[in-house]
Amino acid sequence: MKKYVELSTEVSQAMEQGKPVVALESTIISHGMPYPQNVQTAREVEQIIRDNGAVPATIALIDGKIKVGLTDEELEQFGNSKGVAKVSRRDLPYILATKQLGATTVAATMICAALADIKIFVTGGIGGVHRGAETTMDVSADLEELAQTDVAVVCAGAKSILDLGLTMEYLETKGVPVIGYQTETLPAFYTRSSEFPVNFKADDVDVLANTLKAKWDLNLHGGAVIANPIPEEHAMPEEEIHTAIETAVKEAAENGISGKDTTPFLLGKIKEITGGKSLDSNIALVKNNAVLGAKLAVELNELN
Ligand code: PSU
Ligand code: MN
Repeated sequence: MKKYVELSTEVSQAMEQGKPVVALESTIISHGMPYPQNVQTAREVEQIIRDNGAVPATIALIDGKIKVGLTDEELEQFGNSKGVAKVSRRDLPYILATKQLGATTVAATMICAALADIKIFVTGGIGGVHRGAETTMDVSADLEELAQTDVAVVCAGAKSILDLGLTMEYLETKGVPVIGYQTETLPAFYTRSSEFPVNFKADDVDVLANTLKAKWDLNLHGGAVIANPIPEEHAMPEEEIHTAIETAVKEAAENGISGKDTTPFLLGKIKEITGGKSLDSNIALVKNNAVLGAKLAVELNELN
């Protein structure tokens, strides 16, 4: 394992000193946002985590290594590169072996975070059961990872490019708790709510930390979804985002988009249709998640 995992100086010092560390994914950087907003957002998110008492660890595959924590130069180079591979559980070994640049999805970031003993991971949204999955069988590997790997994912719910109802059913089957932070309904990424209730509501970070501790103390392996709604002032108008998503999903089908290309295609289309407004929302919600994730990592660290 040592052969593959490389901690940055900041992360390795934090680990030695027993400080709370928060993992961050890199698919959002390479496939979720355009350059240079991607790099700028990644930096700001890292700083927010530091400002809230934890240490950020952005995870990516570079030159045959799982980098846990990127230097400023690595982040810049990564965010500005073309043809970065999108890496989920399936892809991880090959991309390492061939020393390609790889961006970790939620699933792969959870795997790498667990290898580095990091329990809290902040992102924008998770993958899930796609609409029409009853025929395409397109279910994100993120859900299987949540079923088995002990990392909690702080996110703004899931986009309604997915079938949110089926995603909740799948998570229930796999025993993954979906906990709303100060909310009773599953946030739908760009909007604060959806028609689907979360499993549990936590009004403060303390409840989140104690729930995670109980889960892992009992060896109930797997993750948890901490669903944190986008701040009101950054949410998108319901009708506008609904129309954009419908159009994007239709175009994906018409263009025969499938497999790992589906999510990046839909994200790009939605940005195009909303004239970039969805990107502003996306950036705002990730920052909001960073605040919560850092506080949660601090709290969990104190309990352990
Ligand atoms: N959803 C988003 N933004 C993203 C992703 C999902 O709103 O950037 C990325 C994440 O990295 C997630 C991945 O893990 O897409 C899911 O891809 P797939 O559906 O192919 O598993
Ligand atoms: Mn998929």
